[in-house]
Amino acid sequence: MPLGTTLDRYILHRQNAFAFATGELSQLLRDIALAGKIVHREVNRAGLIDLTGDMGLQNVQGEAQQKLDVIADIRFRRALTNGGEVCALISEEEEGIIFTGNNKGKYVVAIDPLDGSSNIDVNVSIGTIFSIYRRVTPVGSEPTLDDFMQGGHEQVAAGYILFGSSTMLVYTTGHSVNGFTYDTSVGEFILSHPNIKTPQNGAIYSYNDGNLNAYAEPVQRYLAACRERQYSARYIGSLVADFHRNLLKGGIYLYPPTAKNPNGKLRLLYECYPLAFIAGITGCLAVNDTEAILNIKPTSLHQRTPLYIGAPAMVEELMGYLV
Ligand code: AHM
Ligand code: MG
Repeated sequence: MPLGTTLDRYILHRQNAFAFATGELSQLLRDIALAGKIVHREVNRAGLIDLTGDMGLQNVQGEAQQKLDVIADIRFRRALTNGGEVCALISEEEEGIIFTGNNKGKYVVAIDPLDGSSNIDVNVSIGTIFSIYRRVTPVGSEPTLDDFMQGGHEQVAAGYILFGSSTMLVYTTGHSVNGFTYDTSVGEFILSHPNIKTPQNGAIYSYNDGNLNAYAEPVQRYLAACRERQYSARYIGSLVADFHRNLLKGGIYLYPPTAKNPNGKLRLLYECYPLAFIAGITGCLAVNDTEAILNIKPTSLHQRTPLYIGAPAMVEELMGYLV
């Protein structure tokens, strides 16, 4: 599809490429995009929320003003419930499974509605991360934990929305990874980054230096080698933004384990799996200390894992240090 194609047209084109496609996944992706546009609006007026708060701490719908991550959670939940294709979702913002009531829906979604909590209130890039599975429980029945515990290889689609200097939706249904930039003047996501591939090698490394002394010695030695070569250190502290930059430019992102947090910080189901799914298709590698992220067996909704993700040559070199 040519550059400048709208997301809706692109989704339709992909759907038509498959004789048996029913359009349900297409509708789900459109629902996510719609919620993304609404969250874009909320993110962009975030600095003004306190001003409108003067009018009684309520918005036009009469809802109390809330923090952006809660607003994003509500928006995505609403869009996925109203769309009808999703029978249940899990969110970083909620402990348990969220049932939409659409037991006829064939899909479940794992989502971090607004990731990068330390950046949300200070006007720095943040993002949404999502992962989609076809349910394994019978259509019409109540969804269960099994629908979410399928493992990373079973994702049928995954993506992220980066609220950065522009807003961008990047997603895949398993064939290619494509990026759509939001054009606010027409209210559409426009194909701007078709078939994204990452460089084989890179010279950017991204990690929280404040934790350096708590990392295992091999990770410290790898990072020392990066510094020795005068690679660029870049760390926003928003996974989506750090991953996206490294994906396009070539780099590695690390969130290693520490003695205090032996599983690191990041969540497997709605942070690491979706980015690892995208990573694989773009040529990146995504691993923890012992295995590929997509091979990790899920055991609980909010489980954590260390994450090393980025240009294949860089991740392979790090793995050489870890063995
Ligand atoms: P969050 O889900 O609470 O927002 O935390 C996830 C974020 C990632 O976006 C980011 O890469 C990481 O936490 C930063 O953590 P730290 O501040 O420990 O470096
Ligand atoms: Mg998060």
